[in-house]
Amino acid sequence: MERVPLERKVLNENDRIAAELRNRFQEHGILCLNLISSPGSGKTSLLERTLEALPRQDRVAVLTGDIQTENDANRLKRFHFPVKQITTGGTCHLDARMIERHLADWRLEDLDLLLIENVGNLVCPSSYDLGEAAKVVVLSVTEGEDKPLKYPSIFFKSDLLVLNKIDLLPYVPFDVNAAADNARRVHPGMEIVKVSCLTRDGLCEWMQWLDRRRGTHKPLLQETAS
Ligand SMILES: Nc1nc2c(ncn2[C@@H]2O[C@H](COP(=O)(O)OP(=O)(O)OP(=O)(O)O)[C@@H](O)[C@H]2O)c(=O)[nH]1
Ligand SMILES: [Mg+2]
Repeated sequence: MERVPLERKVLNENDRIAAELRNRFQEHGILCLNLISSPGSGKTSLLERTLEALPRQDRVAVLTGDIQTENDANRLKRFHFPVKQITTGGTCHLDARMIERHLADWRLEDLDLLLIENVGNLVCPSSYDLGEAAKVVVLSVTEGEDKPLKYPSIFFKSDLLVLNKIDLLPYVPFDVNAAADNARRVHPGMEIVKVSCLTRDGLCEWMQWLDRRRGTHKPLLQETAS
């Protein structure tokens, strides 16, 4: 049986919706980031630290994806920004249709920053464009420094590597330089920030990266007017 044409059709449909989302985000000057990692690397923890650091008046919203449970949304709602859980019911990644559906009752004109936490998985999410301006990959020091070589697609496609759980470095055999070399073999010049969401070490660098991206992400209308 021929399976390839069907896969191509599904991906094309996703790309079409993602392109529409990207246009809408650009029109409204929304920076959309897609956070991807293995289960448990610290995506929600990074979002918790980010939301607690952002001023209350910032126009930020979060969509967080999981196969089951509202746990991550419940953790993130404490910070009083709009948060929605997307439960995929089994699918190992978010797709653009899910994003479109969950954005339907939010006014995009009220947002500047949309943070999407993908389902914990280092493989499937890398194939599904969500209309984001950038993917951010999170790797924790308990996962092994070889992961960029084993799962190159997501490291190649991400603008930033957040290396998390550096507080555990005294206790686990993890070579930070080798991990950085491996990431840059796959993605030459890749930006890397080293953080601990537990001790908050390195989070300034992450927030500075985020600020830079927000600063360079102006609404399309404003850009064409000036
Ligand atoms: N020691 C240490 N533990 C951390 C750090 N960041 C997260 N954790 C712990 O790692 C576990 C997983 O963190 P989460 O933030 O839930 O990870 P996640 O990537 O959102 O997980 P999924 O959504 O299930 O894919 C939790 O027990 C966190 O407390 C860190 O910097 N240091
Ligand atoms: Mg999570």
